[in-house]
Formats: sequence, structure tokens, C-alpha cells
Amino acid sequence: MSTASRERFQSSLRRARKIAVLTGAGVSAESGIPTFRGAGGLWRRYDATSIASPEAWQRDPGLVWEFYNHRRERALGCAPNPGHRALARLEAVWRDAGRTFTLITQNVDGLHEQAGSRDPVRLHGSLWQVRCLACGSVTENRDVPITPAFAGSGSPDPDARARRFTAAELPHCRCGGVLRPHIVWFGEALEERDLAAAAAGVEGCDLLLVVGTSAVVYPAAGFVPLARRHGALIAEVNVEPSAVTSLCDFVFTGGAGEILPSLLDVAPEPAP
Ligand code: BV8
Ligand code: ZN
Repeated sequence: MSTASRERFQSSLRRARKIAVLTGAGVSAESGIPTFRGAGGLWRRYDATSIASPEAWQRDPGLVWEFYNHRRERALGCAPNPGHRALARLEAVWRDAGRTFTLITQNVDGLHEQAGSRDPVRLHGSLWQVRCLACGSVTENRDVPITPAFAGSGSPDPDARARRFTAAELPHCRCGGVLRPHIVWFGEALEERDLAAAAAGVEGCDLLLVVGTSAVVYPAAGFVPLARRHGALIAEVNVEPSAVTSLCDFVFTGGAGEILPSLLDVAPEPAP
């Protein structure tokens, strides 16, 4: 990161009246949460659509819950890293100065909230929420294992043909309905409310900060060209180029946990 580009970025950041941030799995990598497409990534081991999709759920809901139970178990022991905390600090400083700050995340691990981010737009849902297929209620659920039958089940074998869990062993709502992860799977529409909140945060923003995403999943990745069309400056923090690096005015290469604390340690410039 050259000092010149860092100073140019920080001077633009100070003047920004409306900031938007889009994060992906990379912001949680230094917290020990595996990414999807990088080395050791989750989707490297599994074909995403074979596990995180409505078809997979129809075929074998127990296998899908085994996958999410395993991710919940792993996430339980993970804490926010300095990257999450730097973003939460920037949010607090900007909002205290009466300016606008919107954090949009593709992550489902809940680490932004744990770091103090007040109301992230969670485009893909949450590992810690479940939705009832019968009554539609969405509730917080931090049971690990999700039900006793999943204790120690580990990560699933997507090639397993036989169902390993009975319907009775799946989590159920008080109304008797089966509970699914409240997560947006491939082929499922994102919630209109979340898409609208993200668009409102990006449209008219002076600066969009893109942190730790390969930017290959839509419609989330579409917020980067949207910001550009609205004339925003775009900065990226990533350990390697992504699908949107060519759209960025600033590119800072390295870990989010290493780069963000000093990069974002600026105060907003008083209004002229
Ligand atoms: C939908 C939940 C339509 C699951 C996820 C065009 C338009 C619309 C849709 C599509 C389209 N083209 C294709 C589609 C379909 C599909 C899609 O985008 N497919 C891709 C793969 C091509 N999109 C959908 O299906 C979406 N739905 O469009 O529905 C519709 C409309 C109406 C009615 C019905 C249907 C739904 C998408 C949501 C899918 N669910 N997650 C779960 O998590 O279990 S997406 C999945 O990918 C994850 O949630 C993840 O968040 C997301 C994006 O991945 P990243 O976060 O970027 O993570 P990744 O590992 O890829 O990259 C990590 C990055 O971090 C890397 O760049 C790495 O270098 C960097 N990094 C690593 N370490 C660090 C770091 N950076 C900084 N510091 C570090 N230390
Ligand atoms: Zn119910």
C-alpha cells in the first residue's frame, strides 16, 4: 500500500458524508472462519449447489442441517478480529458525526454484530436464525448441536446417498413445523427489505469500501457497479484481486485485520 494512495484514500474518507461497506467471507478469515472459494474454502470441498440450495433441502434436509450444524459449531468458537472492530468503530464515529454509514454483509457468521456493528444489512441471512416451514416464524437459535441427533456429526459427506437423519431428528418449531436455516441458498431470492436497504446505502454514497469478497455472487456483487454508476469512489481490501478490482479507485492488498485498523483510523472532516 503506497503512502500516497493511502493518504489520498484517507483524505477522501474524511470528506465522505455517506459511506457504504460491502463485506464477504474474507473479513472473517482472520477469525478462523473458512472462506468459500479461497484455499481450503468451503465450496472447494463441497459443490455449493449440492448443499446450500432448495434442491439439496428437498433431497436430504438432514445433510443440509449437518452442513450448517458443522458451521455453527465452528463459528461458536470464533471471535471478531481487528478488521470487524475497525469497521464497527468507523460506523460509530461517522454516525456520531451525523453522517451516514451502511454495512452490507454477505456473511452469516454474526461477527460484525459481535464487534459492535449496529444494524448490518445481512444479505444472505444468519447462521444463528432459523425459519419455520409451517408458520414462517424467524427466531434466534444458538443450539449447538442443533438437535441431539447432530452431536459430533462433523462435516457432511455430500456423496452420502442414504439419509442419516430422520424427520423427527430435525429441529422443530413450537407449532410443530420443521425449522430450516434462515439463510439465502443458491437459487433463492434475497429478501426485498435487505436488497432495498443495501441499495439505499449504496446509492448516493461518496465512498464504497469492499472488504474480503471474491465478488462472484449476485445480486450482492452488483452493488459495486451500482456504486460506481452513482459516482462513488471505490476502495478494496483483499489479499488478492477479485472480480471487481478493476472498478476500484484504491486497492489495498493484505488481510482485513491487518489493514483496516490503521487505514480507517481517521476523523470526519468538519462540514465546510
Ligand atoms: C438469486 C449462503 C434469483 C449460503 C450464499 C446474476 C444475477 C442473479 C443471480 C445470479 C446471477 N448469476 C448467477 C446467479 C445465481 C447465483 C450466483 O450468484 N451464483 C454465482 C456462484 C455465480 N445467485 C443466487 O443464486 C442468489 N439468488 O439470484 O436468486 C431469484 C430471484 C427471484 C426468485 C428466485 C430466485 C443467491 C445468492 C446467495 C447464495 N448464498 N450464502 C451459505 O453461506 O451457506 S452465497 C456464498 O457466497 C456465501 O454466503 C458468501 O458470502 C458468498 C460470496 O462469497 P464471498 O463472501 O465473496 O467469499 P469467497 O470465499 O468467495 O471470497 C473470499 C474473499 O476474501 C476472496 O476474494 C479472498 O481473496 C478474500 N480474503 C481471504 N482472506 C482474506 C481476504 N480478504 C481480506 N482479508 C483476508 N484475511
Ligand atoms: Zn412454526
